[in-house]
Amino acid sequence: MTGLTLYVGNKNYSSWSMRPWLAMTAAGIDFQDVVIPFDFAAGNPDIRAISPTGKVPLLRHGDLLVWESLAIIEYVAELFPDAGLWPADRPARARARSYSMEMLSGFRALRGACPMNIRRPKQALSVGADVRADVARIEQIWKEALGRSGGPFLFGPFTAADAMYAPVVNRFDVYDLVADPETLGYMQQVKAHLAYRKWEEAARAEPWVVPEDEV
Ligand SMILES: N[C@@H](CCC(=O)N[C@@H](CS)C(=O)NCC(=O)O)C(=O)O
Repeated sequence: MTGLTLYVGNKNYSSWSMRPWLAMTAAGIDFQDVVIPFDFAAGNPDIRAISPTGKVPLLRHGDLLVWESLAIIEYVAELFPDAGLWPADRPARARARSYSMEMLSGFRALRGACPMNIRRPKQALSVGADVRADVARIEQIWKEALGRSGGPFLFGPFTAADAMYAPVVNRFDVYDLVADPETLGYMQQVKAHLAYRKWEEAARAEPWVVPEDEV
């Protein structure tokens, strides 16, 4: 027992929750998974009661609370240095962190226009130039990383960098935003990963519908 509890939002919609959940699950780290659904217009009071930011994901380890998806991943990577959350090679690790940070702080147009929605039937969405620019930059990142590593994931084996971009895989897919074979091939690899499939299965079983995230 690791004593780790990860609080997450609705698996259908909570892209930030998905990231540490996938990174930890793919790395084989044991943790308790607690879903706190946000289906209230003004946010969920249950989340505000436990989380300093009023947001999920949130990791509890004994008395310690860790929030922000990437901070959670970093904490867990320190706890389990041999679990392969980050690439072993230092320059690769630096690039993986740069890409991950770019995800955390950027791509606002894509995130705003195309909310993660695991259950959404695939249907093309007409998007603006700002979203297209985000899509192009992400495809460039994926190509660069896959070109260096040879795949199947951004740094060879599945790492936290793939987990950080996994919600984008869903967005590219369900809003039909990309056509490049290499991009589609990488998306297939991520969607076929056992951790992704487990998250997807749980998302499909959820009863909650959040109208604001149904685009
Ligand atoms: N930068 C934060 C973002 C966290 C976040 O925005 N979480 C959303 C769910 S995906 C949330 O808790 N929303 C509930 C609310 O805002 O009331 C992270 O990386 O963890």
